[in-house]
Amino acid sequence: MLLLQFSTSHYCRKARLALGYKRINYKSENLTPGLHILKVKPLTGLTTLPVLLPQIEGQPQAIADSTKIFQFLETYQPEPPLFLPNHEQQTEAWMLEDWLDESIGTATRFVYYQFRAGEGKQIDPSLSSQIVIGVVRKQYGINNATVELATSRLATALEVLSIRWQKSDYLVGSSLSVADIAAAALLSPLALIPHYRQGYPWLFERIVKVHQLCSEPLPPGLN
Ligand SMILES: N[C@@H](CCC(=O)N[C@@H](CS)C(=O)NCC(=O)O)C(=O)O
Repeated sequence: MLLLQFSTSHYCRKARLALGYKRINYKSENLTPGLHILKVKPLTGLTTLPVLLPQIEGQPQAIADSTKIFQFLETYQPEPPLFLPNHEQQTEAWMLEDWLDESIGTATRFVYYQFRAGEGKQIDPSLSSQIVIGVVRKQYGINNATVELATSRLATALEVLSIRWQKSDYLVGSSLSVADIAAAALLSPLALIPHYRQGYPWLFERIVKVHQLCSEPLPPGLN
C-alpha cells in the first residue's frame, strides 16, 4: 500500500495512525503542496490528501479522505478492530469523528497557522517556511476574525473531550475507536502552542497514548 501525503498534515497523521493500529505495512510518498493536484485529482477527483493506494488486485485503485480510509482498512483487515462492537456506540464514534474532521480539524489549522505566523515564528523563521504559512493562510482565509471563531470552537471542543477522556481512556466505549484516532491526530498541532500545552495536560497525555497504541512517532512538540 502507498499513502500519498503531506508530511506535516494532521489529516495525513490520522490515516497513518489507523494504518499503524492495524499493523499494516505501507510506504508513504510526500507530495509538494500545489503540485500534488496534478497527481491526486486524476486519481480521486478531489484535491485533498491523504489518499491511499492499496496496490492490490481486486481492491480500489485509490481511496480519498481519511474517513473513507478508516472504512476501507476495517473491511480489508478487521483485526484489531477500529469499529466498536456495540452499534449504538459505533454510531456515536462516527458522529464524533465527523465533527472532529469537519469542524475541529479545521479550527486547529486556523489556530496553528496563526501561531506559526506570529508568536511561533521562531519554530522555523526560514523564508520558505514563512511563504508556505502565508500561502496556507490565504488559501483557507486565516485572519484575526476567523481565528477568533476557531479559538472559541476549540475551547468548546476541549470541554467535550475533557469530560470523556478524563473519565475513561477512550472517548466512546471501552476500546480505541475512530473518534480517539481523529481527536489525537487533529488536535496534535496544538502541542507546539504553549497556551494549550499548559492548559490541557490531559489532552497531550491522551495524544501520546493513542500514538503509542498505533506505533506512530509522536508529533512535533511531544517527541
Ligand atoms: N476531510 C478530508 C480533509 C483533508 C484535508 O483537508 N487535507 C488538506 C491537508 S491538511 C489538503 O489536502 N489540502 C490541500 C487542498 O485542499 O488542495 C480528510 O479527512 O481526508
